[in-house]
Amino acid sequence: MKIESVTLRELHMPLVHFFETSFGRVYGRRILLVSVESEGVRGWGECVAGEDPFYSSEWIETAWPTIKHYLAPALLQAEVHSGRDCAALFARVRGHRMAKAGLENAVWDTEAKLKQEPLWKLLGGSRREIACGVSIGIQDNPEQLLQKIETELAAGYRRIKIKVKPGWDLNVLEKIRARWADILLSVDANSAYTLDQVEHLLKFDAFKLLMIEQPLWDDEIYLHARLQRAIQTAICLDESIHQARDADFALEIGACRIINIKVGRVGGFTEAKKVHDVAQQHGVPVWCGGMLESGVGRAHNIALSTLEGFRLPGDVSASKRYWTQDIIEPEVEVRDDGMIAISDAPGTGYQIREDLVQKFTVREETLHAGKA
Ligand code: OSB
Ligand code: MG
Repeated sequence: MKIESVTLRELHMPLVHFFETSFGRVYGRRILLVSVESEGVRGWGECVAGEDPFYSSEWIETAWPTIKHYLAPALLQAEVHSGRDCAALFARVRGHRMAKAGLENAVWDTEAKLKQEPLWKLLGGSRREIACGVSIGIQDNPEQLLQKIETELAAGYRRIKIKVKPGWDLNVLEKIRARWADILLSVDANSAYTLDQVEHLLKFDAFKLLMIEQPLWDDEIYLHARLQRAIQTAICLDESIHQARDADFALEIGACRIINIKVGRVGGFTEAKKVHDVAQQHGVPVWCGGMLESGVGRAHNIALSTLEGFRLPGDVSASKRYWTQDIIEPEVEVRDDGMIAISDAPGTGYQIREDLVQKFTVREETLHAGKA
């Protein structure tokens, strides 16, 4: 497979509803799409870096030049046989995992299309349907949050996750549990707490949570093990897990009992599969995280979620929760039993709406083999 060109596009897409975490609120997304061309086929990837370097140090303005000046030239000069070859090609560049993932996943997508095989099969998946949960951001007031939870439960979602931070945690959990005593419920702190707050964090145990996601520092694993020894609620790591080695270390020292896998955060499908395999070896469940993706990244998250170890509902939910018009066809739809059916079509089973991609694009650049 010779990659003939790489195209970068930035799209501006307004969100249906703002999304707020412990690090801030966004009203829309700057989506970075990466597509590659090979033998008449175009494969797509999405770089999930944010508008700001808040969730991680990467953001769209680091990802674009990193792909343009380093990753795309490396790919355009090489002969690749599969998406699996990309990680080694990109290894010389340190970090920048979201940038790498955007490009690597576009190559996997191309490979699946060229082989006329579903991407989920190429990745080694087996599930024919996947379970969906929702991630609900911090709202203006608790009533608005309860309203949102009610809507998502009525839509069939199988797990509710709320964002928490000091001042928006135990008080809202009390209201949620008073209304729904038994729903599958989890919280995501995005590193909003420190170990000085252990007494406060122990109070989360009263709410029978499925997990508490990334309570402490984004760059810290060892201190999560200390917290996990003290707290009954299972800790799930998100931000701290960048690669399979991190997952192995975290599980060996007991820093968490669940892992959130985001394909962008770990640098692409190849590393995501490795993190999955490490968790399987430790007998620990994983689930697929989300980064407010457009349909391109969403379709890839669905394919990844078919791997056997994805035993908990992911943050993979319907297109219409985010976008008035998603850029894929069909849009991602969730059945009223909270499941997404997996397509048997080659590639992701979702087509790119090039008309809408064009409509939302604010900048575009194509790099060609030989001129790189
Ligand atoms: O921590 O999982 C997170 C969104 C942006 C950055 C970080 C996170 C999230 C989400 C959203 O929780 C999940 C989704 O795509 O719905
Ligand atoms: Mg998270």
